[in-house]
Amino acid sequence: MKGEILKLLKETDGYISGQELCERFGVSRTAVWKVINQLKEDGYEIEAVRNRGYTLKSVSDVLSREEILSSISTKWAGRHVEYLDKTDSTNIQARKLAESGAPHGTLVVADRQEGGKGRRGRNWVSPPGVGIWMSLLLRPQINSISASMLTLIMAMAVERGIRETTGLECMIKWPNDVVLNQKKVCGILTEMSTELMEIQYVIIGPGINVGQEAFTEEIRATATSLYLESGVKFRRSDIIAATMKAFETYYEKFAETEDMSGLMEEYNSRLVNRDREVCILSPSGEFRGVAEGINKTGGLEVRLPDGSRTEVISGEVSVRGVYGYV
Ligand code: BT5
Repeated sequence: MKGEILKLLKETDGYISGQELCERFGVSRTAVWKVINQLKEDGYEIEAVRNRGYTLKSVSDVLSREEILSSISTKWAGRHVEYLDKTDSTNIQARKLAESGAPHGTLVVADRQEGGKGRRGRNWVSPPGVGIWMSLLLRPQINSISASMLTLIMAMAVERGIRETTGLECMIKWPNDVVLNQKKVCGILTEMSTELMEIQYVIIGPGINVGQEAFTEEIRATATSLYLESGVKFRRSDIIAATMKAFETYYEKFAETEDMSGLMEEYNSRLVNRDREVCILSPSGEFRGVAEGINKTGGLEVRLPDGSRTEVISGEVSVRGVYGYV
């Protein structure tokens, strides 16, 4: 009921009477009053006026299951939410839920991660109150080879989610980063479970830096947050909701062809590496070339110094700018 009352308050311009809430939920005035008080304790500024009812004055950056559910307006992406104040890694928690049968579209969100994971055993710094640490569980009926494209789709969704809620224009750094002013504002970790090439589930975990005012020495040179680039503190639930909405739209487009053919033009228009000289670090060695954009299977097309072209497939590779991170 708390989530539903919150949603109603958000959707109502002006006041909603206590009587109306009682009737809608079939509960007493005291029960409504208790929920309103809980919401106030959570950080919502709710005004109660005699003979008129309740109104939501301002909403601070509250993160909770109710807040996320009352913001999300998708068909399936993020319709089941597991919220944790603290966890090891949302990817680990999403995997546990997947193993116990959680449905396609389940979203795990944490305020803080104590063992946030990057790729290949690297660490993801995930302090409380300032970031979006989340993992989306999918059960796609696609070939496991196509799964890496889901990372690209999440990067597009994060870029659009940020743009639509904040007006900030990010770029995508292939394959798994979103950058703002040449610095990393989001990293994505995709993990999956397969059986004989068939996907059991995929977990796509983006980490978005929203409100950090500073970063540690180690990552200061390459990391940034939406706050550091704009001076504005944004509400995380708005960004989560817009990202889920965008993800659902892009995913459905992807599912029509099971490749990036309907999305690659938009992806490439947001690709920070495009037409730039890049350094590819792969297990088989290091080489340079000019990144031309992704192809329909999500590989990065690179023109080599001798004029020939090669396709770089995501996975074990890192792409760096020749003079630095981008
Ligand atoms: C990534 O790995 O960029 C994937 C990060 C995914 C994090 C999310 S949070 C929700 C979900 N649950 C998890 O446990 N993980 C996902 P990679 O490309 O390997 O980059 C990792 C590197 O980024 C580190 O080695 C640091 O140099 C740097 N880094 C760590 N924390 C950062 C942060 N908060 N912002 C920017 N850079 C960071």
